[in-house]
Amino acid sequence: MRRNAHGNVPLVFSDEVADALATGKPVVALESNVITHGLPYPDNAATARKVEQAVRSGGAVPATIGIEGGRILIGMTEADIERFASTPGIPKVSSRDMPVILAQGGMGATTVASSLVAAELAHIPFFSSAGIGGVHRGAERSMDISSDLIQFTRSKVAVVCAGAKSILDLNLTLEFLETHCVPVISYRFDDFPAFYCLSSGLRSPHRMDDEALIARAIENHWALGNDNGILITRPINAEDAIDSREVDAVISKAMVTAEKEGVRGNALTKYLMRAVDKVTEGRSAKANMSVLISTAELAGRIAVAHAQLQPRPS
Ligand code: PSU
Ligand code: MN
Repeated sequence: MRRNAHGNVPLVFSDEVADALATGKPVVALESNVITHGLPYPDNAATARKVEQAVRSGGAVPATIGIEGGRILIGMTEADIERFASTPGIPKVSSRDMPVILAQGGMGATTVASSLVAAELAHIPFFSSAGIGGVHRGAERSMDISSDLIQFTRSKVAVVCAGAKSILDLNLTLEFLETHCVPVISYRFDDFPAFYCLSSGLRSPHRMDDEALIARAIENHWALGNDNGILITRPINAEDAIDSREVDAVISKAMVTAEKEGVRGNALTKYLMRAVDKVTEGRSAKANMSVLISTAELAGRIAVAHAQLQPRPS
């Protein structure tokens, strides 16, 4: 077991990830909340393996993050994935929950935010998740803004995703990222995507079509002295996309019932996602798998392009 240099939070590296980091191979970190709170067992274990495989097909090594026994797992073995997927009641752990769950010694499923904390401690500059958290609709009253966004302003990690679900206010989410100097680049697409919908209806601040150039932009961001994140989005494959009008109608209704039922705080994201899944049935399951895989695969390719960057001529 290796410990990070500037603290005593123990990081436990899988052999594969330890070897990749020691030999300079590209690594992509992945969250585990999607395993424990996304799908029922055993579909969740199969999905986690497929997402890891997608990172590999992009040419990088996957490092699924989790918390167990007071330690942070950096890279899961097959047995780890199986345990996280099949153990009921593993709590969702975001950045603010990490110190407590580590002290208590139980298992914890990391969100985007807490996975970024772990990735940075482990010196992994790439992370992939299909959907990030953001500013919730009605946040002007509820103040519900995902810690994922706050963590982008703190962790020097590039995040590849399919944007965020339109359960959120995507306009305010983009505003937040602009205010906090987090670059957003859309890969081979003009708009900011909305997870299982191709477009959020909002233009992305930037579009880039080439992995090597994206890798250069990431490096430039950090060379300019920024020590925060950078977001790269890839829309769902068109054939798996769901119509945004259909999704919007379901969300509007679910927002009303959530308020009536008193669903709030960190339970709201899952509640709204379930509502959409129920109405769109098999299609959202297919769309989910599609974005999980396409974002992980692109993250792998960009991590490879980043590892191959030539030093800048001086
Ligand atoms: N959005 C999705 N799928 C998810 C999540 C968000 O489309 O699984 C999960 C991720 O783990 C994300 C977290 O980091 O929800 C954000 O939760 P909250 O909004 O409570 O910060
Ligand atoms: Mn929240």
